[in-house]
Amino acid sequence: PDSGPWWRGAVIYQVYPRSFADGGGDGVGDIAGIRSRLHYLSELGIDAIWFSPWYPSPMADAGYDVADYRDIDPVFGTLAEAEALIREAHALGIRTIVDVVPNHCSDAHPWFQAALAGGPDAPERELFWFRPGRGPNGDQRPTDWVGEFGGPTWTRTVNPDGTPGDWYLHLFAPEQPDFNWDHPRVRAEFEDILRFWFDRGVDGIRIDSAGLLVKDGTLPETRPDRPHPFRDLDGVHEIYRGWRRVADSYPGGRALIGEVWLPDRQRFANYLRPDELHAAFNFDFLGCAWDAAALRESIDGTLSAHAPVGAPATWVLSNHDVTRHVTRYGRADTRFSFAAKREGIPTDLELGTRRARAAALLSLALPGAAYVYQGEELGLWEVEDIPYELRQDPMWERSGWVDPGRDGCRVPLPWGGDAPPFGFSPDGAAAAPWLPQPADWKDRTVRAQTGDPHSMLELYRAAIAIRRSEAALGDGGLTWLPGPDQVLAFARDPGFTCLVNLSAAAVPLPAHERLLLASGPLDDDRLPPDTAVWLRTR
Ligand code: TEU
Repeated sequence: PDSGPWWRGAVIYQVYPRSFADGGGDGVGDIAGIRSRLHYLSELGIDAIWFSPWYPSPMADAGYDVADYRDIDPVFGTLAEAEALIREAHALGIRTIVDVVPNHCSDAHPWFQAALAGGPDAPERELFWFRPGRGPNGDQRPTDWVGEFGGPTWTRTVNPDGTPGDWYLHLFAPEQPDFNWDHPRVRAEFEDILRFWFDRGVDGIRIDSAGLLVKDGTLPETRPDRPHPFRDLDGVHEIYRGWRRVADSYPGGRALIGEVWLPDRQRFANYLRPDELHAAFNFDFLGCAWDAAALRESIDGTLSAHAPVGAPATWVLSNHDVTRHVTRYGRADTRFSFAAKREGIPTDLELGTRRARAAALLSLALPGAAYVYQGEELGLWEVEDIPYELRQDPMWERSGWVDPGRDGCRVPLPWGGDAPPFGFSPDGAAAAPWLPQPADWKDRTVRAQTGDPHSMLELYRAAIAIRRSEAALGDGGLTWLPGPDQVLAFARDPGFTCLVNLSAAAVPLPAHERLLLASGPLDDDRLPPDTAVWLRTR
């Protein structure tokens, strides 16, 4: 149904290019692989694809360390191939979203290289946060801030003459120096980068770490008014008002989607004011326990924060940064942090899969846009036994938390066959997939699931197909229906009901309603635990 701008009710699929499909046979996913699998995404029925970074990068943080915002890393292909991919997606009716990383670049970015090479007086230093150290020899960090991966946020430079120099700020890894967004050249550069990709036909951008760009230049250790001197400062909104003007200057507009990790829903909604971003990821929902009261609170809190600014809500269950939800929901502790892993809390994958199926029907029935992270439609779980010597995510080694990091949700997709690489790479590929795939994914390949009515893949296909044809789904509002405790029941107009049973017992299904889709087998006219249904009431 056509209800306003496409992004308000879209199903958006996140492609993590390293792990989607490998066309070249080097064990790393690439654009050729994505192009060869576009028909799969078209059959899945999604509206848009968001591509995680594919730019030239030393890959210190899997491409979230960008050395050139206007090109493609050779490991993924060429700019011409990216343009062809965008055209081919459009020909299938699929929109495209690229990932823009404005908080920081790679230490290999030419501006940062010039800042280092030019010494203390290099004008490029103004584009970053270079500061002298504290203490008589300047050998203490300018602040004691703790970074997003844990660990210090400052690294000391060496002057061209070999003497110890100033320090630079990096909220993430040392290979990711933070830009100084107070500098007009940084602002102009990014508006130009936006135009570069919009001119190539992309329909939107995903904005990495969108709340972190502006820093308190007085470098206090803490701020009484804000959670942190680099988190969610008011000045960030002016940047997005400028970006909105750029997006709106294109016919039909282009979508700005922010990655805003912010527990305060009111502050979160500020990013979604009518002259700022169109949407932002709902990590509140992602972080929610498998509990009806908690989910309902999250859904209500989300919808009521979005309503005053008129922005659509989004529903996210997984992404490339968090433990896959089949695994999270299979635990007594559903936290997406890695604490559960460290503490060795046992996982019941069968339970997690059942709940993930119900969660799919829940998230696809809620008002707004739904995100699907590649592999969630296959029911993939977090791979937790990757040997440490094969792990690539910088988070685990730098955190000082002995954290296994985020590799477990980034394992290459299984497409078909009985053994790794499961069709991820072409036959006879020179290298194995960049992370090892579990042997027991043979039942979760695309080929194994296609045509199996009980598979996760066919559930997603069916749900997305219904969503496309149902005027009630996508953008809009919901009405809660009375029901037993631990059952989520809501209606979408016209005549659509979603029920999710989070209790330990089966509950009666309403009579006189037509079953559209169930996430699992029903118990006669009762809805079993950890099961969801979609019903049509008229
Ligand atoms: O993540 C931003 C972010 O806030 C992460 O630190 C997040 O808190 C963490 O990964 C949760 O486990 C974005 C990208 O999504 C992530 O992949 C990058 O590493 C990060 O920015 C730096 O660009």
